[in-house]
Amino acid sequence: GAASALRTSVGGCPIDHSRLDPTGRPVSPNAAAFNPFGEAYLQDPAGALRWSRDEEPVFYSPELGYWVVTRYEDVKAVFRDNITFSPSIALEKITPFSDEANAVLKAHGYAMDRTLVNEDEPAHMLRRRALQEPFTPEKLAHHEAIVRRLVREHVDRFIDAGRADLVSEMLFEVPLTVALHFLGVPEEDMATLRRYSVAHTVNTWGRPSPEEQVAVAESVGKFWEYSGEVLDKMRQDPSMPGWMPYGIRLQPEMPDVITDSYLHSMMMAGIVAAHETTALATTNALRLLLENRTQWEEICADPSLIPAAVEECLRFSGPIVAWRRIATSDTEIGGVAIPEGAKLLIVQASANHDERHFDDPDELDIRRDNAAGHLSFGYGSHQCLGKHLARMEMQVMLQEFTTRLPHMRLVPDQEFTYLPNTSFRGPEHLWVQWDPERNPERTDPSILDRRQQVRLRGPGGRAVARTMTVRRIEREADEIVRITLADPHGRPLPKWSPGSHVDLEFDEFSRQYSLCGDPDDRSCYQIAVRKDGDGRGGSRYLHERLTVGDVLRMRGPRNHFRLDPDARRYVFVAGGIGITPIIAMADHARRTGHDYEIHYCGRSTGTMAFLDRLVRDHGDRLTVYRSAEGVRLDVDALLADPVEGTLIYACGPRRLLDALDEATRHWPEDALRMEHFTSDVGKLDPAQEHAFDVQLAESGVTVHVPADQTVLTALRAAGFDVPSDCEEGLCGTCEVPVAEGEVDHRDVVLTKAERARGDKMMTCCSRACGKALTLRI
Ligand code: FMN
Repeated sequence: GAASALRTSVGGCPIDHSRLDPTGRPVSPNAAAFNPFGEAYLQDPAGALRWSRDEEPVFYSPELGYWVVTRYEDVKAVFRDNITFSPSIALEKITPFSDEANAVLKAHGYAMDRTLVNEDEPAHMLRRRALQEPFTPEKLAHHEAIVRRLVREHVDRFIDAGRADLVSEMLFEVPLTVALHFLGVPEEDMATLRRYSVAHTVNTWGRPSPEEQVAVAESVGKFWEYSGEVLDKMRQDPSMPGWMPYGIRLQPEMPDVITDSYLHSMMMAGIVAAHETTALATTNALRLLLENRTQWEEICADPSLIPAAVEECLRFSGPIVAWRRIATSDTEIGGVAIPEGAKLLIVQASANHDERHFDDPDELDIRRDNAAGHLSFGYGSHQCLGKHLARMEMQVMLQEFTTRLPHMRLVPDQEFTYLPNTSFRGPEHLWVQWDPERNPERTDPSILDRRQQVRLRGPGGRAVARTMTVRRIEREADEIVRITLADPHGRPLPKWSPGSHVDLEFDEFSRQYSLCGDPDDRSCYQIAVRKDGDGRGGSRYLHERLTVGDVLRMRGPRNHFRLDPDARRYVFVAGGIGITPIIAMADHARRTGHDYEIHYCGRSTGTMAFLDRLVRDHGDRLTVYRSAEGVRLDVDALLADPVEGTLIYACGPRRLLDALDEATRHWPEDALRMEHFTSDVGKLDPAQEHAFDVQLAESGVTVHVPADQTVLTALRAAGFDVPSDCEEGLCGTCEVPVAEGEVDHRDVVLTKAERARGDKMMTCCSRACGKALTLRI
């Protein structure tokens, strides 16, 4: 491979250059062994890179000649900055072809050039804006009926057979037909188009041998010619429906933006992009859900879970596992120096299994709170244009399968094979079997008339709630109860990370409570609730009305108060009931052997939760301050000298947190991490506010926010479904990504650095500083 070629080229030089990266640092053995065309990566790309996420999250692969990026935050940061990290190499051949193969491509006039996916600014945004209209949810709505009809027809063909390879029977053909329809391309010989698509994947992301290269070049060349012919035919009558004729019609208005080369390249890339991804995604999703039978049965019983299941499957096993960028200047990623011209392989499959972002990442959980934060559609200004179409197709296919074939199972002991390449992943076959006698429609044909809804804007909050039973209610301290919650069927609950909270739903409202038990105990969750006599009634309800055996709806766990595992030392500060997330963090620090200390402030022994447990488990790490005894924490003295590598985690009353904020002004930015239980966002005072506009970049809509409305209210009024919980800027549920404009942040969730970055906002309380904001929704 490339490594040995490099070794021979340096001849007699005593240094093994294949073991140095381009900046002259030695390459680790794991990095040298990394092979994205090998079985381990193909079968489980996230697992094959676990060592990297843990030990070397950015590494140079001599085999590939690329830098590989594997952690969630780093992959997202690369996607976010498309100027420093240019997408121009996204469609370049990852394996250079032989002269002979290149000659074949040339003979076919092959000239694939810029499409949206590999284009730099400012050309890219101009084109994307000009061409995105047909992708808005409104414009896509009418495709749903076509998708459903196609799915039905295909399922009809094999529903009585009892056995099928879903890939060859429908999972390729349905998305391909939809793609052609969307593009406005006449339906052609499907088998040929599928062969062309596979050739395109191998041409761009594979490692074909010199002999294979010639065959691949032949198919790709024909695909190119075919795309040109379709385009020529379309030009004769561009009044037809579809995205390509739409582009042709726009061409006279903007000839510099929509060029001939663009149309030809896009025709070919579009046919692939629009179907192969959806086909692979659906295949992966069905396999995963059938392997996690309980969750399959849950979505069969409650189809409203399907949108959430789709997101979790896209996270767990997305169709695009890695993408490419090139550094346009010397820069750094996650602290690693990256030279100008460095090629990057950013591995979304690895990012989507990064435990620094997703708790218990290798567990499928269709109710995972932050599943929709996956990077399978990319992120930032190049995010998948067709994601709404993909979501819709996946949801319709799952709706039809769960309705008509809920009893199907994977054929046991089948081996799943994958096309060797860095980026497109899904099993080549998916064999399922079932007993046709038990097809539900045989006894109840009316199931086919059931109307099912598709959700294009991500799963809603209520849809992912779990039902929980109250197992125990115990007194923890004066006015504080400890409540133990469990799954009603005794099923294991998701693992969680310290700092997580859950949302308990009451009739009309919900309340957040931090988890304070053992994160590894999957049989139950523990919360501790302080009764707020003057509050809004949530805590009073839990104290006075809740009884053992009651059933509650719960969302989460969700974590906006994460422990940074790379800190050298933690200082934990808790005031009153703020001990709940802190005790879980302290337990964790002890288990992982971190250096830490706990400062716990309260009124008196009787009012302080978990004192015995803290004394028992944390002994001399713990200092207790009881105000009734006149002992108070002196935060200025405690934090007088900043210590490199020390992080302060604090939770408690506003006064304590404000004092800590004040006392750490001379500390490094973000050394203080806080969680607030209450806020004083209060009621919106229209006299103090100004109106502004929010532009929705992906939907192409502008929403006006009057002085007396929140962004959340205005978005909902315009038909956009943004989930929310506390609506006080505390819980982080209503976060949306921001593309442009200065945000007047009023929440207490975002850290200073996150505010400064300005790429997200809480819509329940934050507003625009100026006249307009652009959001990525
Ligand atoms: N209150 C508690 O008593 N215990 C907790 O562990 C707790 N954790 C919270 C975590 C978060 C992230 C937030 C935003 C709030 C938390 N609260 C906690 C406060 C409660 O959500 C709620 O505001 C409080 O019980 C008062 O509700 P009430 O006014 O309806 O009585």
